[in-house]
Amino acid sequence: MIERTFVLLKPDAVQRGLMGEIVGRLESKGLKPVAMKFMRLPKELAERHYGEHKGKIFFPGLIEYITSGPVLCMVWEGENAVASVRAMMGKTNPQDALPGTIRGDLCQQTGRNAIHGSDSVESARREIGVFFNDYEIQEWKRSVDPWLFE
Ligand code: IDP
Ligand code: MG
Repeated sequence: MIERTFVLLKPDAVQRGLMGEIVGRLESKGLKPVAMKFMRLPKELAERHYGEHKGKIFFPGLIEYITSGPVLCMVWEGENAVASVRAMMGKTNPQDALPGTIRGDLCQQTGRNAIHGSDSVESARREIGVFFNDYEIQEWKRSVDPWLFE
């Protein structure tokens, strides 16, 4: 099933110069970028995005971290894209994330885990709607698609 998922490269990924590495992995997988935006999250947007974690002990630190510098917000499309990107990200705690995953290969701690990816098709739809207008999402044909999709 072709799906879309929302991906956000967090301030640590930007500061550490890992945007190219991570975008490269998603591109190499054959996922198709349909939206990208480099921005600094306003506090209200950060709190809304992480609303499910409000009240948890790590919430204030999470908001401070995610608003501390620019982030790269993206939408990627592909076969089973939501679960596929979650698998590529690895577990939330980089110490539990397997080698070969983004967090397993590139990160040390849960509080600096470089990447967000939607956890369900429903959250993806909601998050894409919060971060992007329709005109910021590109429908485009890619000439290699017949070599990725039969
Ligand atoms: P996920 O990003 O793998 O979906 P969630 O449990 O939804 O993980 O947590 C959202 C984000 O909140 C994590 O990616 C991480 O940045 C932060 N976070 C979660 N738990 C902790 C913690 O115990 N300490 C610090 N930050 C945390
Ligand atoms: Mg989550």
